[in-house]
Amino acid sequence: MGKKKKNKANKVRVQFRKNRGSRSRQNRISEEQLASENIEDLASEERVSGKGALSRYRTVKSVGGEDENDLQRVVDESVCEPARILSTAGLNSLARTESGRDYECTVRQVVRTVSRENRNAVVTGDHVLIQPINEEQAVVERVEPRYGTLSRQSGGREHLIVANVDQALIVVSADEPPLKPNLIDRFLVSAGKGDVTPIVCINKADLVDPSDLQPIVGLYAQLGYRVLQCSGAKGWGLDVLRRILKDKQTVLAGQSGVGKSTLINRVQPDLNLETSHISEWSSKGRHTTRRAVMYPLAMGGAVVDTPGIRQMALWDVVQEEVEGFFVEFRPFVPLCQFPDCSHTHEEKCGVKQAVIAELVSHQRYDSYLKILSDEQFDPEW
Ligand SMILES: Nc1nc2c(ncn2[C@@H]2O[C@H](COP(=O)(O)OP(=O)(O)OP(=O)(O)O)[C@@H](O)[C@H]2O)c(=O)[nH]1
Ligand SMILES: [Mg+2]
Ligand SMILES: [Zn+2]
Repeated sequence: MGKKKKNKANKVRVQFRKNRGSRSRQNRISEEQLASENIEDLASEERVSGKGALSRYRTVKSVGGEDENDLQRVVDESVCEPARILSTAGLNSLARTESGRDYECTVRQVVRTVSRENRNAVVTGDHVLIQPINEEQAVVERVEPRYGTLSRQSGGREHLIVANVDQALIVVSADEPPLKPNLIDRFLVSAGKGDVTPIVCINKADLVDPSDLQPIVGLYAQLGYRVLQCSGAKGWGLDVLRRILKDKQTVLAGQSGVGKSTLINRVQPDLNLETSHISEWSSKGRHTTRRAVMYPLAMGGAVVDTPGIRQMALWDVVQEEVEGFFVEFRPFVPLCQFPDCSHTHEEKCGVKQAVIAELVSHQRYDSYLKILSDEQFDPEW
């Protein structure tokens, strides 16, 4: 696992900052939230109270800066155990201690306050300190600083999908649902922002002629990304997939119905994850996997299965930052007339000229524009 600690606090964001939308939206439940993994959030309630026993260390001392990742509570570590969050449902979560014991947890109110964003108070993959109340229940007392995160924007706020992973397997399908390169590009930016190594995984290779995939495989491989072609149905590419997953912490992310759970089942059949019986990708709003769950792998490492997403809006997009994740733009940026060229409307733009000369892919440039203009990915199947 990488040990890098992110410090986002001092980032200066000057232009193209998106999602300045009104705060009032945050309290409303968007359609998207209802349709996706947050259903459980709405239904959940706190069941473990754990009051009393913990009141002896009421004082909350925080160190660090503004950023929620830097806020560290000082807690009585002698009564706590380190654990990993395997899944969350609203403010409840399932944590596994280092000795392999599972606890149903609630989150100490003050942890939620400190994190400012209740929905992100505790996320799948978090390293936490918990205080057991009994054999089965515990309270999350502290969330350790996060690294390797994957997040997106949901309902005008950052929605952290997972924390503390090394790599993200961006799963798309060759067909059913049709392959959307735009979505790959969004995930690549999201992974880059979260300091997670992206791997492009094209599943359902059995549904198309192998030569059909060559242009897209070539494009991403040329950009320096690892690209894997596989078929969960036929069992193709699984040896490579196993090698990629072994001893690593990996999140599988992508649209609903692309075969994420199917692939995990192939890697470790005893997990027996629920997958859709038929190709349900065409019926909007269906998600077989309902929440992000971490599964330790018998061969070493762990995977996080996530619910398919219908929209991949990026959180906190800044133009200069996005440009940085389009690595192929780099040689042409010095050719732009203005040093702060956004490569959108400017006349003398090296990047745009490179697109015209086909030195940069039209499709990638199109993704870049869409990300900047905040155009949501909304597959019309
Ligand atoms: N033809 C073909 N079908 C596949 C392949 N992999 C998965 N499927 C089918 O695709 C459908 C969706 O698979 P899932 O594994 O449930 O997809 P998912 O990505 O986990 O979907 P969500 O949990 O909704 O996000 C199922 O009917 C699978 O049998 C493949 O390689 N080829
Ligand atoms: Mg699934
Ligand atoms: Zn330019």
